[in-house]
Order: sequence, then C-alpha cells, then structure tokens
Amino acid sequence: MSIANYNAKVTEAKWQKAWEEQACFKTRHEAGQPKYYVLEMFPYPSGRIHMGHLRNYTIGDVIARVKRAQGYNVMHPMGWDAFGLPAENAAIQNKVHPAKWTYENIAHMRTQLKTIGLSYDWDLEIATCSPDYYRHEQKMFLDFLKHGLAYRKESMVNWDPVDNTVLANEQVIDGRGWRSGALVERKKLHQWFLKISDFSEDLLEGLAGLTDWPEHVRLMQEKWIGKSQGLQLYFEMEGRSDLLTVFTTRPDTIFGATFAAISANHPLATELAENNPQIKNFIDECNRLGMAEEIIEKAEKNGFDTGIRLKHPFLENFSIPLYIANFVLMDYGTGAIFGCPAHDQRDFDFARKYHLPIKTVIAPEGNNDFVVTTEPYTEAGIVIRSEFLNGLTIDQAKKLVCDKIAASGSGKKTTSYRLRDWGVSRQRYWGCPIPIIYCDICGAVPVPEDQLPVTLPEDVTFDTPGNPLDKHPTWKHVSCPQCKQPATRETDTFDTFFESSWYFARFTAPHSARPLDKDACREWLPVDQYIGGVEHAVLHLLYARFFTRALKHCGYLDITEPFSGLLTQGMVCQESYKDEHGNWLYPEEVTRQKDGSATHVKTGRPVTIGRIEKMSKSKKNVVDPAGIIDSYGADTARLFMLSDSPPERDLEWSDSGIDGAWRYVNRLWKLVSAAAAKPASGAPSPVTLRAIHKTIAHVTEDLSKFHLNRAVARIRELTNTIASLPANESPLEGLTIITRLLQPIIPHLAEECWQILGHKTLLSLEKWPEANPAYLTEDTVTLAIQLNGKLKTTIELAAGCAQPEVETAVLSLPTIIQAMNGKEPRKIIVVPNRVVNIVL
Ligand code: ANZ
Ligand code: ZN
Repeated sequence: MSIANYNAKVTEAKWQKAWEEQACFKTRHEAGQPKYYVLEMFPYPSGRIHMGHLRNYTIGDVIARVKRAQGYNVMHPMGWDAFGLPAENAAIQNKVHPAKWTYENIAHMRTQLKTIGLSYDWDLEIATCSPDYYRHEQKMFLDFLKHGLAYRKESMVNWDPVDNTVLANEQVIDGRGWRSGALVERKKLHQWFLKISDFSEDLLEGLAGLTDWPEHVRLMQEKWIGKSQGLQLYFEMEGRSDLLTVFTTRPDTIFGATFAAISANHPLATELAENNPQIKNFIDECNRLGMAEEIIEKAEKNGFDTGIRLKHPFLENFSIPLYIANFVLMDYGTGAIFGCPAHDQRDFDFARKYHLPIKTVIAPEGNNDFVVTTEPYTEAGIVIRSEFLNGLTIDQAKKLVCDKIAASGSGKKTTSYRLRDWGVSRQRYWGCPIPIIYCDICGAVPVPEDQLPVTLPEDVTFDTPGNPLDKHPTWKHVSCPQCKQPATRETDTFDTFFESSWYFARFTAPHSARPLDKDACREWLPVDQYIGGVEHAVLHLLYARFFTRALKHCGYLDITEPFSGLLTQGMVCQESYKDEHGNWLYPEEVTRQKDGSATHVKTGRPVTIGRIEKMSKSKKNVVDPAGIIDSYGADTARLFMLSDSPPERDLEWSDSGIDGAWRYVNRLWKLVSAAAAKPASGAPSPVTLRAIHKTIAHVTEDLSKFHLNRAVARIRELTNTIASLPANESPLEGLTIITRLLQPIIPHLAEECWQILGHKTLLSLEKWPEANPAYLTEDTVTLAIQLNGKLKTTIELAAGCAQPEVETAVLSLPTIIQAMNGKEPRKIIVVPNRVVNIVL
C-alpha cells in the first residue's frame, strides 16, 4: 500500500474551522484554576505578516497551548497597533485614506494569522485607531494632567523644514530628515510631556524584581534610566554677581579642571547672544546639528570662548575660561560642566583643539609622576597634584570634595538620571488627538469628559506638507469650554507609543465602557509571559512600566509591573546577495553552484554572497511566510521556526531546514496512518515505555523553560525510536504520546493524527500527558563485592551492566584498592546483578 503525501492545505483548514466552531480558544474563567496571560507584542498593520511575526506568534502559541492543556485559564489575545506614520505615507503616495489603508491591512493580516492556526481568543481583538480604544487614553491623559503627571512646556525639537514636521531622533540620519533629506534644524515648540522622570528611581528599583526578564534587557533599561550620583557646584564668575551651576560626577578631578562649558541653549548663552552677533551665529550653528545624542557625540567638538572666567572653588587666584560648546546638552544635569581634559575623552578632544592645558590629577597606583600625553586616563587610580586630596582613591576624594563643598555652601550633592520626560506631541494626523482646547483667555483647557472622544475628522487631504489637522477648515475651531469664546483645538496627536503602553490591560476587558475594568485587571494582570523583539527592550517596555505606575497613581490599576515574564526572541536571518553592480538580489534570483559560489539566474553572471543578516526588504533577503505556508502548510513553517535555535537566539532561514520540517510532518502522518490501519500487535516493552515517559517528562520541562528547540529534538528522537520498534511491539502508545506532545507545536497535524488514532474529541481541548514516575527512575542494582569470598563492600550500578564495566567500577573503589594492597587479581567472577568475587 502506498500512502500519498499529507495534504496540509485541506487538513489545516478543516481543523481551523473545527476549533472556531467549538470556541476552543475562548478565554476560560474556570473557578479554582490558576490564570495564565500570554501575550505577544501586537503588530503594526503594515499589510503583510513577515517572518519575524511568524516566529514571535508561533512561540507565543506554543506557550498558550501548553498552558491550556495543563489546566490553566489562559488568555491569549491579539490586536493591532494601528496608528502611525506608514499609513500617512501611503496616503501621500497612493492617495488612499489612512483609515481605509489601515483597516484593509488589518483584514488581510487577520486572515493571514488565521492560516497559521494560532490559538487566539479573537473576541478580544482591538485596533488602537478605533475611537472605542483611543477615547479611553484621552481620559487617561486628562487624569494624568489632574495628577500632575502631564504638563506642557516649550522645548527643542528636530525640525524638518521641508516636510514641516518634527522628527524623532531616530528619524534624523546624518543630520538630515529621513524622508526629505533636508538639513534638520532645532526649533522651540510647545509640547506635551508625561512625567516619567517622577518614577526614575522606582523604575530602576523595580528592575531587581523582574527576575523572569532577560538580564540584558534589565541592564539596557538600567543604562537608559542612567542614575548618577554627582555634585552640583556653584562657580563664581569674575565680574558678575550671579553663579554658574555645573553638574559633575567626578568631583575628585576638580584640581584637573582647566575650562568650563555651557550648552548653546543655556540661558546664559542666550543672554550673551543678545548683544554679541558672533555668539548668536555660533549658537545657530550648534542648533543646526539637531537634537540626536548620537549625532552630537560624533560631531566635531566646537566651542566659543565667552571671555568670562570662573573662579576655582579651592585654588586662590586661579580661574578657568568659560566656553559655549556643542557637546554640552541642555537637558542633562544643569547644561553646564567643568572640563577635565586629562580624564575625559570629550574634554581631551576639546582641549587639544583649543590649546587648553591638560592637567593630570589621577594616576595608576604607585605612579605618582604619571602624566597624560596622547590619550586621557579614565581608569581607577590615586589622586595626585590635588592638595588635600593627594593619595586618596577616587571614591574617597569624591566624598571629601562633596562634603567640603556642601559644608561651604558652594554646592550640593545630587542624583541625576539620564531618563527625560516623555514628549508625547506629534504633528501628525494618524494618531490619537490630544484632548485640549486653547483659549486666548483661559489658556490650555482640557476637553470636558462628556465631550470625549475627540475624534479625527475624516475629510482630510495630504496634498501639501504639514499636519492635515492644522489645515482642516473647521475641525479645530471650537468654543472654549470655560468662557465660550472662540478657541482652537490642539492639533497634535499622541506619540504612538501611547497606545502600546496600556493595551495589555485593555485586553482584559476590551469592550468595557470604562477605560479599564478593575475586576478584569485583578483577575488577569500582570501579563505572565510577554514575548517580542529585543528592539523594544528600552522604549516600549519602559513606557509600559511607567504607564502602569501612572495608572496606578490615578486609581485605574493595582499593579506596578505590567509583565512578570519576558522573552525576547531572536531575529530571522538569511544570506544576502548582490550582483556585479552592487544591486541587492532576491534569493529566487540566485542559483547556488555545487562549489558554493552563486550566479544570477537570468544572466548567469557571478553573484556576491553577502553576510547572513536580519531579513529586510531593503536587502531583499526576505522570505514571505505566506508563500511558505501556501506550499508547505502552517505546521511545517511552525516546526521550522521552533526547531533550529532556542527562541532567544537568531534563526537562520534555510531551504533545507524547511524541507526537513516538511519531511518530518509527512513521516509522522504516514507512521500514524500505517499504525492505525494495522491490527493491534504486542504491548510496548519496558524499554520503550521508559523512552516514552522520559520524553514526556523532558519535553514538559523543556517547554516550561522555553527550550522549545530542545523539546522538538526530543520528540523527533522518540519518533525515531518508535519508528524502529520490532514487529511484535505496537507503536500505537508511542505515537499517541508523540501526537499529544506535538499539539502545541504542529497543532493541525496533531489533531489529524489524534483523529486517525481513533479519538472523537479535539486534541486542542485535551489535557497534557503526564509521565508515569515508575518509568523515570534509572533501574539500578546493588552488587555485593567479595575478596576471596569475604564480603568487603557493595556497589550500585545500572541494571544489566556488562562484565568489563563492572570490573572497572569495582577495581576503582577505594576500599577495594586498599584491601588488595597492590596485588593483581587472578580472577574476577561476576554473578550478573548480584555478586562480584575478586580472587587474589
Ligand atoms: C567633570 C568630569 C571630569 C566629568 C572627568 C567626567 C570625567 P554621566 O556619568 O554619564 O552622568 N556632563 C554633565 N552634564 C553634561 C551635559 N549637560 N552635557 C554633556 N556632558 C555633561 O556623565 C556625567 C559627566 O558628564 C559629568 O562629569 C560631566 O563631566 C559631563 F574626568 O564633570 B564630568
Ligand atoms: Zn476661555
């Protein structure tokens, strides 16, 4: 009998329909059962699912399915992070309304997700661009405002003068707007901010409790929050009565100070520019650099000597020049520094350029005459050339300087954080409108709650640059809620990180009339396992942690941390190819030769094989999951996504890998079909039972630790064992367990096999198999060891151990070595599993 290949397409559709009809994945609320909330980072509806999505959602689905089978009340939702710039770009390029574009993409991607067999409760679906969703965040924002967690301030932004819009730092590339290519400028704009800085310390301390987060993510957040203990020093300025406050984390280097510098946006710089056009020019030049820290860091150090001199706090008759410098940021510390060129790279570069003295004050231990020459010394050491600090360690010196300065009233100890308040205003159409009305008389007035939501007008055009909300003829013109005089709406919308900062909580009761349903939040939060890309290690995860605290502060929630467990999955990578002219080529445009080289399919010309990198459209090293699912089925794609690498590592796409998964799927189907068609044969041997139950135990443990690739490997190993059983042993029990263990991994085929094996239930609703402990213990026996017939000791060995192994084990026992006193045994008699007699 020959069995045809497995028809994935028909079978997968059949089971997806069955799951839907029986509402298998609806969130359960069974009393007495523990809850488990598993969540994958929701996608931006760009139009199509990519490999990164497939990997992310497959991992999440395995976890959800296992937990469900283990009896947990599982919640596993999916939704759409639906506001954002690509929709507006599409509107500009294809003249399609952002809403239409977004909702069509959602519809298509939902269909795609359904073909993967993911066990979502689709009743919980949300799209953040719906007023039903964003109305609630307008209310939250108004509550933040009431509680002092939101405020408006004028601040510097990156301004694209061609697109007439603010750019995020990431949208500034080499000082130019990412889309227009125009040189970016700094501009002052009124913007709304959320006071994330109120929570700096709490966000930092909270990291310690996130023991189920990857260490590197916690470290990245810690770095981002950037706590430093330092000193604010009030410098006297010669010829002026006011003081200049500088911030330093290295007060120990105070005797090495040879200059000071303020930011181009420091109030003192603004003041000096008023009657000095050269200074004004210099400031303008600095501002043309934009706001992005990486750019400022890379840019050549530039300074302008103000002519003002600062008195050294400890040295009589010693003063240092004050510069305006492009590398000093206004929004960190106090926007003013003292420079110590010998022990800081930036200060060193600056001193070199402006011929400022370099005074070494820290030396490697035991090298008191040390002098910095070609590079700054930034390591640990001992203070030298510093009067009362000489001989102290850096830490001792820091403390002494801080104490002295504090005692004299010329400064104070401070803690500063790198974390800045979160600017949430964006000059965009496709976002949540900020519910504020500006009145000439009353100022910024919150939109009254009974007038929420402020919805986006639909009749907008994208023909000219700038924000369509601002250009709309009527939308922004309203009367002031307080004095009823003519007023205008805020035309900025929220940063789209706003929506993703609380969606996990909304999923617990997505149709509630209130923003968050307290009971539902108490039942489900925090998220037990969150899964997503490491690119969100800082911003999204930090904003969500902040939002949770802010919502708690305003009485919406009881929890502090939103995600107890976090898994950051690696990227899906593939080789990239370039033709002779340096153009990227798609994998299907390339033929690999036997010798490993590559040629262009069309021209036969040589192709350069590039690095294995993250799949990206720009490098054309992409594989569309839809195509893979169409030709091999979702199970094969899922199996491959899980097989080769642990979830947190990068995964290299390979055709042979997908073929391997496809062959396994077919092999299993054939094994099960053949076994079910044959009359029953003998029961499995103890050895087989042991293999089966050990696999259950190991796979269960691997899955609980998210060692998904290891779990797959063990199931494959058991499949090999079962496939090669002797004819008198039935494979049915083994195949049944394999089927059940594969339910979370390749759910469609598992359902199919379950049915072929004669079951009438849905496997997706079945309990997780349990290992019988009787088969897990290694069988061991105790052997008595005699020397010339006299009992000396005993030994534990695996049952059925062969004679040579027994001899080696026995002769290496200390008691026996001693008793034999250096003599060679004449003979060793082994009674299997019972006695060993050594004859001397
Ligand atoms: C003197 C000094 C000597 C410094 C030395 C460093 C090394 P972290 O540790 O990252 O917090 N700084 C302070 N405010 C700044 C600003 N607004 N823009 C640019 N740089 C600023 O960095 C603190 C150090 O960065 C501070 O300590 C200050 O330089 C500089 F051997 O003061 B230091
Ligand atoms: Zn008014």
